[in-house]
Amino acid sequence: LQLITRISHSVETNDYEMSHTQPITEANNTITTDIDVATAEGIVTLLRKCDAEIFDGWEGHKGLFHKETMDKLSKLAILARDMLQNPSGYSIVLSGCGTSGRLAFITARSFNERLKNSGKEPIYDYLIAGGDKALFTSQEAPEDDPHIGIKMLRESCEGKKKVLYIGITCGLSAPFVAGQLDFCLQHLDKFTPVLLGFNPTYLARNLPIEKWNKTFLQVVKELEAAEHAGKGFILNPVVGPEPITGSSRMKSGSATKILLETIFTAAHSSAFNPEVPWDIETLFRSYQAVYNTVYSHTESVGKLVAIAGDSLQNGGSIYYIGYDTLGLMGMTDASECPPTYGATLDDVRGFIASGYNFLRNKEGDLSSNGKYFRISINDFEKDILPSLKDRDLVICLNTAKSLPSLAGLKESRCKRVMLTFTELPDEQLSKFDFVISLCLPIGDATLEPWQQLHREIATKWVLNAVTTGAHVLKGKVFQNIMVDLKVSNNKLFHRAVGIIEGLGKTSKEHARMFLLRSIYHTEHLTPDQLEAPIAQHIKVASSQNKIVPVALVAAILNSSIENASLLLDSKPVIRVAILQALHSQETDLS
Ligand code: F1P
Repeated sequence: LQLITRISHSVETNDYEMSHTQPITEANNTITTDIDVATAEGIVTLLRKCDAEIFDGWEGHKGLFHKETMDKLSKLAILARDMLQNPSGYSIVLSGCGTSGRLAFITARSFNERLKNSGKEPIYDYLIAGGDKALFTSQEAPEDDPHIGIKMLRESCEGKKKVLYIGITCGLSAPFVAGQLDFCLQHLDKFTPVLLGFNPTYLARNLPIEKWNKTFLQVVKELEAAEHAGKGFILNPVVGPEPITGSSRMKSGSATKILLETIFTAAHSSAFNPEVPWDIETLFRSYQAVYNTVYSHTESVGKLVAIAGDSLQNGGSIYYIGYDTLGLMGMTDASECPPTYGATLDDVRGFIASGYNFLRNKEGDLSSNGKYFRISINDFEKDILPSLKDRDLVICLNTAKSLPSLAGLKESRCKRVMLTFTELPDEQLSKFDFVISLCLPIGDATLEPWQQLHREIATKWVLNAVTTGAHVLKGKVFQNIMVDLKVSNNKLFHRAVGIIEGLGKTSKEHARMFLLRSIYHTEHLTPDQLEAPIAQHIKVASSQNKIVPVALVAAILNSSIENASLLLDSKPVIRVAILQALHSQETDLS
């Protein structure tokens, strides 16, 4: 029977393989094609349907609840448990780029805190491309460098006997992670490499990596061989395409958090409370129950999305104030808005408790890097609160029963919203214009100590809806495509070409030319520009705005870059500009 199942699975896979070459994490989700014309509540309803695929699976692919996924998680939990019971010389390293790196940090921090609070040695470590600065601002260039990845991993594991390494890259694509996996594969006596991502392995990136001799797919193939020999793991359940195409901070990010926490919750329970039974499925179900609770508040979350949309459309900002680890969700959510939506660093910002003291990040206080690195609630009170306007929105994220006073917030003219997980007294609630109160199910009593993790993912779902919805309402999305993304790394360069190719109905080669002409502001590319490596294009593109919309409008109209820029200047809402371009193209054709 097993053999038959295996054969039929491989037939399905081959069929799919033959007809699909696009990674699932980069595909359009048909559920959200009309998200750009939905109401605020409609947007949340669509996100609810999309997020359901995290648990329900997608198009018959192996998902979270597949036996293979759950078996691998159990094995990893046992490996981690053994390290926790005998930690000397052992390390668990979580690594990634962008949101994946931030989740690596958050998970390592969370489980180290648990160890420290019970007098045990912390054994978790995190690596993020671009270092700690990337925890709040996107630093995407180092994501493309496998050598930087290797160097960071080597340094963090010096002197360790055994390392469980988990490299997270939702798209199975980041060169930073590819380098680290390759390094682990060459030192299997010391490292157990794990790849965590959300595409089938045959859809791993097979494009050359600059200044390196392997593609991501080649590394995956070597890891597959190691996995067969019992020396590594590939954890790649499919959770379906993202609601906003390619926005892996959303479903893939949530699934990353669920998978990592499930492994380590199980590991901690079995290491320190062996009498308490745990199983992967129960842990997954507990997250699904949180999902159900969050989206049973679709109407309230929709209201919040509408308020946030109003703020952004009127030139206001959104500020998250997190009194505890919920603030980490706020900071992570805010940090992704510039690369995803071409937002400014002022559009959405996150502040957290006592800032770096609370964060306990490896590089310590980074506030000397400028105002965007001032992250404590005190900083918010000094830098932001006195000049808040009525178009600004402050969202307080709260777990505790009583809320520390935020001097001056009540008197401020801004809109004030509270997302809370506890019953608060009326006098506290009266400070807010709108309150969303989520009462999460505890379920099995053994899950109670892990409730904060549930509050975090609930917060992530709500805040992802807020920023996605607000940017959709601001017209930053066409259909479900983030047309104003920043071209700040290799993956995003190729994504931009794909967007221009698809919406501009042109060839890949032409799409690439329009993109380069937009990056270099020219109608005629020089031989140097044409031959420059992608890293060079990214360097020039990173600091500029509206590169992709300009290239796209030029491609649709087959016009000059100058004319496309003029059209975008006259129609600042990008969706409207694209619609107009498409409309005039149709009129020309008829
Ligand atoms: C890493 C990442 C994303 C970010 C952006 C650029 O992706 O930084 O977190 O949203 O799309 O890439 P991955 O390696 O996890 O696929």
